[in-house]
Amino acid sequence: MGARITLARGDITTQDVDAVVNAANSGLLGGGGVDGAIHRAGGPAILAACRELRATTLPDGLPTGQAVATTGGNLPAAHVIHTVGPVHAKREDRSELLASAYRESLRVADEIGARTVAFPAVSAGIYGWPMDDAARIAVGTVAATPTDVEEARFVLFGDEAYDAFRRAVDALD
Ligand code: AR6
Repeated sequence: MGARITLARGDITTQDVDAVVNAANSGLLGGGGVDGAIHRAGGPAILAACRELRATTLPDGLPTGQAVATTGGNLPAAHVIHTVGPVHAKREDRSELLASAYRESLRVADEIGARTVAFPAVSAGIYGWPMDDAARIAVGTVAATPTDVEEARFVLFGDEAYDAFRRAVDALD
């Protein structure tokens, strides 16, 4: 069974869910965009957990398309699932890596027993992925991935993102 997909406008860091997905980078030590917002709102426990991963299981960082969980620190969510989307490239189709970021995030969500998961529009900010295509891949992949997650909530910043995800959900049925 796939997760029920819902859409929300606003800030992912305030969502009352079991896990929030972070659009991180391979270094896992913070950044701008949604990554910066999650670390700011969640506090230093998240960075400490990321440093611990770098010191142990992920010395070279988290490869693109993969995912790993840490504490949610001070967030309402108990867990953050960090994933790394691909940088958009005009001359190379990296869609499969973007799909993998969503699939792997759901796999990790299942591992930690998360039933409600909030996702941002991975790669659609600093990494430059065109929003309509990012939304199509995000929604299509989550809809097609078997999981115990009951609700996959896309939390979108702004009308452009929200409208793109709305169209992608409408195109499913
Ligand atoms: N809540 C929901 N969505 C947000 C929030 C928020 N608080 N803040 C930004 N967005 P981005 P990427 C939206 O750039 O493209 C970081 O430096 C944003 O408007 O956060 O995967 C990392 O460390 C956009 O639609 O992620 C990496 O180096 C979407 O979230 C790099 O950026 C994703 O934008 C990853 O870039």
